[in-house]
Amino acid sequence: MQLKAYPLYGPKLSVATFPERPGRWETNALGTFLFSADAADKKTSAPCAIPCMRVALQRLDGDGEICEVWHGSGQPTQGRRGDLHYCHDDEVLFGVIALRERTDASHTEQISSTGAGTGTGKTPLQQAAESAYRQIFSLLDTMGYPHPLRIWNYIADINGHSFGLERYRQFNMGRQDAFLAHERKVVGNVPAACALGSAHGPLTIAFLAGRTAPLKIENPRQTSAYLYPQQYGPRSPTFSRASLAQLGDDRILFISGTASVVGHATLHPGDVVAQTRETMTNIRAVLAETNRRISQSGFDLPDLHYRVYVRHPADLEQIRTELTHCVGGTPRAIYLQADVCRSDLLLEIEAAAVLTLTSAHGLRD
Ligand code: 3EB
Repeated sequence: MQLKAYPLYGPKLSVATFPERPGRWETNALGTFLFSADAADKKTSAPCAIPCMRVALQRLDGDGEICEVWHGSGQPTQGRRGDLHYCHDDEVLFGVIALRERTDASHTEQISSTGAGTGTGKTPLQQAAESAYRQIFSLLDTMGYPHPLRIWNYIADINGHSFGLERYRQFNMGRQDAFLAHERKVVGNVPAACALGSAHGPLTIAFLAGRTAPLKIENPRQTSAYLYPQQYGPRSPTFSRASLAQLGDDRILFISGTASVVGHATLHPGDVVAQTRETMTNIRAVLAETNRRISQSGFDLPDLHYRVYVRHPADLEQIRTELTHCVGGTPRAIYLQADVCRSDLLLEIEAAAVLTLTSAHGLRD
């Protein structure tokens, strides 16, 4: 079995990325991500016993598929509930949901400017997002893993417009409605996440959740996304810039999708190198803020495992060169073609790292 790279190991939770699905990957595996141009259509030969998130995103730094496997630390138990497939050990739960949008023509009116759909006026994507998140929250509450550590959202045609509103903004409305319906906060204590555009396929969401709340981290250079003004849509996106989960002696940092946004504005439209540099400055700022909160200089750019979403495949080399320069060596990174949730953003980078505690450190507010 050839490991391409990038195992992120902690005793409690680890992830490894493979160019193809490896032979012996199932021990303690909680779930997998499969990315390839045709991943959403694939009926794999052996149906996955554990949750598998298949998203139609083309890998740019090699042929074939990328498979990422998340491992827990104990005997996993898997189950299904409604449209969800989940798997958990004693400490973490991984789940996947894929929901098609309704295709009937009964929802043709425009979204009103207040954001409340008129009449029946929830769009099919808004309904799918709300339903997916309601199912997720009800599973997490029932199973006793009420705290999302990280959520990944993939939306077909994310920048497309229908019903008078960009599809990403429709998604934001449905997502936020589900948070409100489950009496969850939509400001402040919200999950780390990303939202990317896939070539096609259903709304697909994967999530990791735990029994205790992770620390939520914001970026001092950026307006918190949950406070974005109305110009970015009737409802703000519900995510935090990073979360730091503690599992045993592991501290796992999940940095949300990060882009060339400062304050709330997109910087450097049309300039992919400057956007990459600005994105890395944002990631550096999130790391600094994380280290400040844990009172130690624990996390550094070379420790991170990066997933880089590239809008235009032709930009790959420029992005890779700039990322390598910022990290100061070849980063552990995978590159995927995806659309980003503002049409002027050319890339988005997410990252994760594990720090195993050697001594107790306090947390700061
Ligand atoms: C941004 O900074 C870029 O809607 O869940 C990044 C991470 C972005 C998560 C989400 C969106 C989301 O606004 C976009």
